[in-house]
Amino acid sequence: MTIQDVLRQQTIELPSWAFGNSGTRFKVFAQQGVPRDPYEKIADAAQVHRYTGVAPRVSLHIPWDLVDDYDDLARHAKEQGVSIGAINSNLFQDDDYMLGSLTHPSASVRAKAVAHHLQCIDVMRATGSTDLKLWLPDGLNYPGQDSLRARQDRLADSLAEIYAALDPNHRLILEYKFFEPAFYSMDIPDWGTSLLHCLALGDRAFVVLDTGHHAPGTNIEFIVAQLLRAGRLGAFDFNSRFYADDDLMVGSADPFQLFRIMHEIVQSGALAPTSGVNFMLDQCHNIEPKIPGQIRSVMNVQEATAKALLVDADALLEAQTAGDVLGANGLVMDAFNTDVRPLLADLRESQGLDPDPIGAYKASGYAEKIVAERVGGNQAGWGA
Ligand code: LRH
Ligand code: MN
Ligand code: MN
Repeated sequence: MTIQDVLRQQTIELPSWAFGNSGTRFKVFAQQGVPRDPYEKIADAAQVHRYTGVAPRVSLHIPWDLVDDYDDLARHAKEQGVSIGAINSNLFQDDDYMLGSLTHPSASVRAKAVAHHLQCIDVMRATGSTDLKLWLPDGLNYPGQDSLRARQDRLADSLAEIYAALDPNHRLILEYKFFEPAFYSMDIPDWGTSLLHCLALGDRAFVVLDTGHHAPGTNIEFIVAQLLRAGRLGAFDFNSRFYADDDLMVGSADPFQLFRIMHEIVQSGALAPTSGVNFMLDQCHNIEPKIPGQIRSVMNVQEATAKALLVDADALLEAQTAGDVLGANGLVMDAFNTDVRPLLADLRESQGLDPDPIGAYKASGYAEKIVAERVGGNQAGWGA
């Protein structure tokens, strides 16, 4: 297979919440023309697919994307040329969860959090989604506030209940985050904790790696390699960060890190559609326009992937085996320093797409149309 063939197969999943208004805890800037409901979020995501050709799925977040009829929403997605991807549960915006959700000391709060996932599984059935994605805000702010160990036991029990409710074609994908909203100790702070719970659950439980969820300086590609070895890398939440969970456009803060991640993916053969790795974005576009922000992000992932595919694997193995430190590093750097934009432009043209997706989107008039049509767009993500 040529590099182009591999790139043609790669798909990137878009988050519905990237299209709604978002901000920091200081201010949400309302943009004109943002979607007023999940139908319009899907329509906007379909624009990203239309101009990139590689973003055919949209993740939903429940209850941000609450609708009466999910069969109808799935039909709408299909009409727009996309499908529904992962269903994200939400355990972080309910007063009952102040001291935890799946780990809460009270059995009735835990039962409520488990029941929310049963609702999400129903959404999966209606929409044809196969991934139930959990991220837990649970944790402690103060030593002694609760038992670290008992919370792990409660978490294991709650997760087992949810896992048992899945259909055979469903996967549970479990995200970790080292801090925020809890500051002393998160209940799933790292990939090791997520992996231990996945291993206990069964072979349809996988780890989600959000690139913004590590301590500064963490070697993320090492985690990627380790999870791939264990066969438990279920998905990425791609974004960029300078400081914490910044949720900036992937590849904007540190394109070299993204390339190193994709190098591990390529080396392990995990680009194949059958690898089980779902390449998702988890981003907010607080100050830039959202649809072009998503297009740019998809292009950044494609560029990092193309560069990773350019690494001469045979020569690299030879240099590594010979202990040729500079030679091996040179091969990787040569690939990273190659301008792959002409290659990707050719690829797009071969697929009948415009070589310049952002330019084509801008010329389409869609942005002006939604500003005129949509008045009073929602804060469709944070704070909704
Ligand atoms: C938590 C997180 C998680 C949520 C999303 C909105 O920080 O990364 O994936 O679902 O943000
Ligand atoms: Mn995430
Ligand atoms: Mn996050």
